[in-house]
Amino acid sequence: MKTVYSADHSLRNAKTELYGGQLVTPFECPERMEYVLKRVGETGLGEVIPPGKFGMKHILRIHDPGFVEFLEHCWEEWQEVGYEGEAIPTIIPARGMQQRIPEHIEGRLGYYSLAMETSISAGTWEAALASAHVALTAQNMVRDGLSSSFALCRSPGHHAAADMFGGYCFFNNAAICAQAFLDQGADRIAILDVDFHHGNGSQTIFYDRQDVMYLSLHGDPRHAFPHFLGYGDERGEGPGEGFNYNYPMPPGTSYPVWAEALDDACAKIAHYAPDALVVSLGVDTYERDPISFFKLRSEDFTDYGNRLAKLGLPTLFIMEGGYAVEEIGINTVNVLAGFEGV
Ligand code: B3N
Ligand code: ZN
Repeated sequence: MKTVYSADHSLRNAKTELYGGQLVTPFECPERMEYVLKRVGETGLGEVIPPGKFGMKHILRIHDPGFVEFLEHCWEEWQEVGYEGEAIPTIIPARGMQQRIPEHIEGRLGYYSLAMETSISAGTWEAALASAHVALTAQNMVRDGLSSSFALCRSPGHHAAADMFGGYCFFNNAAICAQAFLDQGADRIAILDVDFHHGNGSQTIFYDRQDVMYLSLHGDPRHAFPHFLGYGDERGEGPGEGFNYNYPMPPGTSYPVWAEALDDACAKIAHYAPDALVVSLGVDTYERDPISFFKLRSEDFTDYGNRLAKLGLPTLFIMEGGYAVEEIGINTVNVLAGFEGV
């Protein structure tokens, strides 16, 4: 399987994340990519290729132009008003408040945020853009006939909504690729999200549509980020009703339970018969992940890669989360090798 990768991810090297009332070193760090890339090489998974150029066309099919403009200029505007730390929102348009877009960067930052942990700093825009282009390059490879490809994306994407960033995500790479498949002639695309966290952005973007089915296995939002979406009764709305499936699972969930949910999701995908499958591949389901609470072991990742292959669909893997840095490469490549049956 070919991997698409850009060293530009390292341009995002934020120093602060708001966690537990403190500013800590971000869990979502550049080293994550080095470990995955190293493992891709060690295992001989396949060629590693750089991204192509795609401009903004596909991104703007999913994201609001005002949001994109905000992301591009946030850091310079933040500095212009004299702030010295990284850009972290302090106020968001909560219940009962106006949903207008303010002029001051503090207000615009809050307007376009869905959470407070993810700071914006130098290089964030460049890395997020490169990440979307990595995803689109891998998507093009599947569109052109490869049976699978791996987009080694950083920043991740599945929390990003049409006009909100957060949860370490800026552009929703999976959604951008699903839409690109459709725009290039596909009738139906399934997004299977196996990251520990619910992909609130992906769900919201396609919630009223039946041309993209979204299925997610994740930590119960009563106990895990993003807390306000990802419940089992969210089934889609309007024409999209019946095309959204959530599998929230409790703290301590181990592989047999998780795999049962996966098999159920795979049966629904098989019945939907999409033209291609996009896998939001987060490996923060791992038993030693520092911010999650599932108990998958490294060999479980190989097993579920194998189960995904049984769908027999053109498959685009897109990197999302995973913070047990030393094992992220092993677990990620185990899924891909399991998929290839090696
Ligand atoms: O959820 C957290 C969080 C939980 C536990 C932590 N420990 C025990 C150190 C630390 C952080 N933070 C909120 C931001 C989470 C963003 C998740 C990004 C992701 O992987 N999405 O798929
Ligand atoms: Zn995650």
